[in-house]
Amino acid sequence: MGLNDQEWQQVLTMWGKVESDLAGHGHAVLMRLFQDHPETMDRFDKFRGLKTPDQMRGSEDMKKHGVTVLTQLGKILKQKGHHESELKPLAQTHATKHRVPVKYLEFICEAIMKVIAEKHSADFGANCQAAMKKALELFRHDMASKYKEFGFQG
Ligand code: CUS
Repeated sequence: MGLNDQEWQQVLTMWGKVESDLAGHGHAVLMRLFQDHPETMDRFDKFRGLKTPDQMRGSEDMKKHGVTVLTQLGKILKQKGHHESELKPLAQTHATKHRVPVKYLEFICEAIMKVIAEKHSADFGANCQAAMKKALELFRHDMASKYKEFGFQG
């Protein structure tokens, strides 16, 4: 489940490209998530009123939340697996407040993979994709075990 140095480097180089337009990527990820899995919108009150793709595209709340999501995930990835202190508070709020199931984390990771593949197809080759997938799996795995510590089966 761990990544080697080269894999982490691929992940973080790619993430640098994501950070060149965090808001654009974040908004695209949430658009993708809500279109592929509309049930995930229910976790956040502020998104419940958004019905059409046009409303989503125009939503400042979604843009802002996209930045929040990718900022938090970026902080975790940069720890290269030593993310206990970054992950714990995130797992706590998601287990006890937002109650976001692990399945939804899987969906959001899928959306991230798709958005990167769309926006950076030339730089997101098979090796890099595999490394990113591994990093996101590690993230979800550790979120899931923290969830259990907080009594949320996820
Ligand atoms: O916010 C946050 O933070 C999260 C993410 C991470 C990565 C953990 N989220 Cu938000 C999640 C979700 C959303 O937003 C929506 C839906 C589902 C899930």
